[in-house]
Amino acid sequence: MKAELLIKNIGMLATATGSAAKAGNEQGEITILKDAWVTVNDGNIAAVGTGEVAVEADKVIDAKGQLVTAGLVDAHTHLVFGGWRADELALKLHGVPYLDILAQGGGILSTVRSTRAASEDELCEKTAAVLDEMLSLGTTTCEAKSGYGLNMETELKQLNVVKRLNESQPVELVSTFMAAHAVPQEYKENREEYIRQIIEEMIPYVAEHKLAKYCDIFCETGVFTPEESRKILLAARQYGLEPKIHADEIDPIGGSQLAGEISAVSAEHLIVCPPEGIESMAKGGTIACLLPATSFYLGATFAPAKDMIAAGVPVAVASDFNPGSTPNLNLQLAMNIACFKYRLTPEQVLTAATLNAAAAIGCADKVGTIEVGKQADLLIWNAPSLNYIFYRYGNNLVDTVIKKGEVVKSK
Ligand code: IZC
Ligand code: ZN
Repeated sequence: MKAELLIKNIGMLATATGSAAKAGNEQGEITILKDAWVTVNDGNIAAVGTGEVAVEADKVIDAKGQLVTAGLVDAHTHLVFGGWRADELALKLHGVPYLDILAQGGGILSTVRSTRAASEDELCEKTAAVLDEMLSLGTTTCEAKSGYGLNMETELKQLNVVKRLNESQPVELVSTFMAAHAVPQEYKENREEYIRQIIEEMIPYVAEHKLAKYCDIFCETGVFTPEESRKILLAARQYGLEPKIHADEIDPIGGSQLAGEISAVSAEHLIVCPPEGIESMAKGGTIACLLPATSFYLGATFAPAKDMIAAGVPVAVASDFNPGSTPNLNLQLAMNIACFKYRLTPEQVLTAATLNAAAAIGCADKVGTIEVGKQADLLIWNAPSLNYIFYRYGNNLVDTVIKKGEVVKSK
């Protein structure tokens, strides 16, 4: 059969395999093919081989001996927001802690004011530009959290932006409802009422209108307690929104233990995750979604990624793109930091930013690996090997981006 697309002359094809997150030794056991080729039909991978190509194709791309991987999957972003927080830079550089800025009405609450003030069209336009940049950098699938509205109207505005963009540009988006990102200033003295609104009004509406797949919460000192987190996440699950949780970012108050207890799909950050948290996540089948660029930007320590892998917890790596704790959308940079600061191997990090990331957002059956039947989301790198993309850093090493079999970016 004639293929629609053939990518030939691939110097190294590097991919994780399977449709479920990989943990332990398996996280680093990837497939490497030399002198490889891939064919595509109907947007899906039709065949993968090495050596002589026997298949004819309508369109042929010469990979010129370079590296090909699956498209990157960014499993944790706060994608849609108004404004930026560059005015907080001086405070940060003077060592004012992240949670102090938030307690003073800045941080997340400053972005809430800007997001409430922005129109849906403005947010769409701004976010489309962000996604275009992400795509150039190799991100072909991306999670997007709400959480800068903190009221029904603006949370829905953010979720609508994701819905619209999912239909109008190539990066596939997975939506997470996160009204439990902070307690809004108007409910500072009445947090129970805000929690009631999330549980009784927002979650049912978001679920009914299929505006999100997951529900996330910021379980942190001064934000939401583990008890509140349990209550909100279990309520969300009843409506079909599976739980995710921002845990142990700044203080280890029990978020990772809770994640495992309720078998959350993923726990995010985990910078100060204690051994009990790792054990709980291993038992509960929770994926650790680690955000190394955030540790870098906050001047914090780094999550115990190796301990997690050793304990059988699958590790994903994501950008955490957001206007405060890491205004960086480059997942390649987060992968570099993961390699150097977590001391993970390039193979473990590749799995973390493709297959395990896809599993963390429920799409490992169709993206995250280069295998027959999976979606043809592929990157041709300006690099001869997997090691090279970790050895070099700081510039964009992605040459060509293919989404569902179509070339969507090419240098
Ligand atoms: O806007 O600061 N940690 N949420 C939890 C964030 C960082 C995003 C922000
Ligand atoms: Zn986050």
